[in-house]
Amino acid sequence: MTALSRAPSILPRSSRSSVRPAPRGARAVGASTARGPGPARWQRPDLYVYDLCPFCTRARMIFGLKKIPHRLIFMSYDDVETPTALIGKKLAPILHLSGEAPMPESLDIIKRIDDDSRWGPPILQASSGREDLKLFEKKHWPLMRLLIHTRLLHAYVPDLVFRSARDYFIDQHPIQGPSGEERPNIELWRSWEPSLRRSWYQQHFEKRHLVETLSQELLEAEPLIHHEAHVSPGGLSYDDVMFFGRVRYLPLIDGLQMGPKLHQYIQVMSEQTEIPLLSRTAR
Ligand SMILES: N[C@@H](CCC(=O)N[C@@H](CS)C(=O)NCC(=O)O)C(=O)O
Repeated sequence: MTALSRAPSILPRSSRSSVRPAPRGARAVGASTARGPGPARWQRPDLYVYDLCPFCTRARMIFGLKKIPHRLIFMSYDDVETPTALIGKKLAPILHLSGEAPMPESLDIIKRIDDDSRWGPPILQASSGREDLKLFEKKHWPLMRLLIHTRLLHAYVPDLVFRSARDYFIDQHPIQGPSGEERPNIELWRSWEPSLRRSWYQQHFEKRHLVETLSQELLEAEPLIHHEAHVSPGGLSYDDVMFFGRVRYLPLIDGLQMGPKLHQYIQVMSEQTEIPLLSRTAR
């Protein structure tokens, strides 16, 4: 059975259909623009994402950079049905191009879109393989993740609107304890009372001292950023895909201080990629 035949309510693309029913649990942004009478409008690619997901941010970047009209579909984070119907498992991002099987994997999606001449010549250069960028992520992502994750639950992201989605998010993401207890493995974490897990999230949200620590650590990003519009020399590349996918979420952290280069890079990339920052929801 193909993915296409598995999900008839999601996938048929009749050129005569007027309004395609939204999959249950999915939130279509700008859905009215997809309701036009002409078949041409149905040529827009569908991109299924979570706003909270760095891999989805990666995939969204190429659409914004190339100004490609598409249907951006935010799934609820606890919606297993929609991604499973599309690709056979719960994973995002998912790209669905008209007439093709839906595909996962952020980097494959980016390449598929960037290499398609319908949307102009490729714009992204290959990854430079810079060790300093890899080291930065390895060293600082754990604290960034802790502070970002504990704040995402308070942000207005479409994938976490429902209480069930926020509970699912906590289930999926163990964190270290508020008194420095080690981050448990996922089986142990899930065996705990939901109220205890929620309280760890909440305590990290209320405690501010780690925000100061991260502010200091982020100064190490300053010498890594070559230009406000691309992190490595020579223009936009997969280095930006990887780097912005992570740092996009930093403005969520209320009180975080960033060096001028990182701050400017995040602003410029957000504008170039048309991916909003979550700073206005920082609480
Ligand atoms: N290698 C994949 C990773 C994608 C991924 O891990 N997505 C996460 C969200 S950030 C996901 O869908 N997880 C399913 C879940 O947590 O239920 C890619 O690059 O696209």
